[in-house]
Amino acid sequence: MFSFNKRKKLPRDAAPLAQKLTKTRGSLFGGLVNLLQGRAIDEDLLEDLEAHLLMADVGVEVTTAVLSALRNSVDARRAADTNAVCAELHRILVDILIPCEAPLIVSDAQPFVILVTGVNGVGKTTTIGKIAQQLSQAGQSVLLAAGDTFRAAAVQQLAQWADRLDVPLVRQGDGADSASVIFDGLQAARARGVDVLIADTAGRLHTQDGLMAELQKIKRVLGKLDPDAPHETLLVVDGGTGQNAVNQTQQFHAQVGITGIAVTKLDGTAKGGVLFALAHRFGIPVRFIGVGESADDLRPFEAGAFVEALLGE
Ligand SMILES: Nc1nc2c(ncn2[C@@H]2O[C@H](COP(=O)(O)OP(=O)(O)O)[C@@H](O)[C@H]2O)c(=O)[nH]1
Ligand SMILES: [Mg+2]
Repeated sequence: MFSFNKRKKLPRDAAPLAQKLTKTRGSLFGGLVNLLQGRAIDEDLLEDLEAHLLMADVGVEVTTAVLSALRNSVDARRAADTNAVCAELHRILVDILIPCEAPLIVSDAQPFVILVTGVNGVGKTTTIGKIAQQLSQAGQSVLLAAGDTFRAAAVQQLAQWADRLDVPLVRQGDGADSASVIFDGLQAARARGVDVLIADTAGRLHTQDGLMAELQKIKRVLGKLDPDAPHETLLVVDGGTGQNAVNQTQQFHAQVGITGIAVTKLDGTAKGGVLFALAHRFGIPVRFIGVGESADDLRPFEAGAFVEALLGE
């Protein structure tokens, strides 16, 4: 059993989350304290706040909910107290995210199978590499399956991670059947007594229907060897793509059944507010946030720490 929230502390030189989220902090709460300073909560101020929330891609639904919660909870007496208003906003934002705070727990299934899905370019392969590195460092044995058989370069990219981390990789020739590669991967992982199998998949095929059918087939085929596999169907979305990330989650969840989400590239975007939209809309566990290129930049999602990093002094 391994839980990603119990992993060893970040290295001393790892940048604090607040530093990684500077851009979103700027758009979401940039000048917020200044915005609030010396002003009572009035419609003018709520309008300013609304603009900031929308700019960070928090989405209309969540923005409306935040504003109305703030209106309701800050009484006239405290409306001019900047600290009280900030604390209230903090609480409201954490409340939205809390239902999604559920770190990935690798059970003792032999092996624990993680199927990684998502459209091209969101960071699937990179996220797999980072997860594999963290698991390896925690003493778990890992096997990778190169299930993105649509592009030869995708297999190469995963092979580089396997080399770098010195973990085994199961692959087949160009244009192989993805379900067959991943099925092979599960057999190999069992034969070797590997703890965790992580399977990469394509992000695009000739048609979107074709992609969903392929993912469904992968799940079916895995289920033949182990009715509980995959134990985690992880959707990777690019945190900088705003509403697209919401649409992708809806589509993949409806077609494939997602059990966890990784939101990547939060370091490079001012639109990290999309996490609130995802949480509010789907309530699916957010397992990881990606805040950079190194393995330590894939972090377990913690609602309180995330809001703190955004609101940071
Ligand atoms: N800055 C940043 N870049 C990332 C992050 N995650 C992935 N990337 C980059 O996004 C690009 C696409 O990643 P890749 O794993 O190939 O995406 P895939 O097509 O979904 O497999 C690569 O250049 C990655 O280095 C992240 O959290 N932060
Ligand atoms: Mg890839």
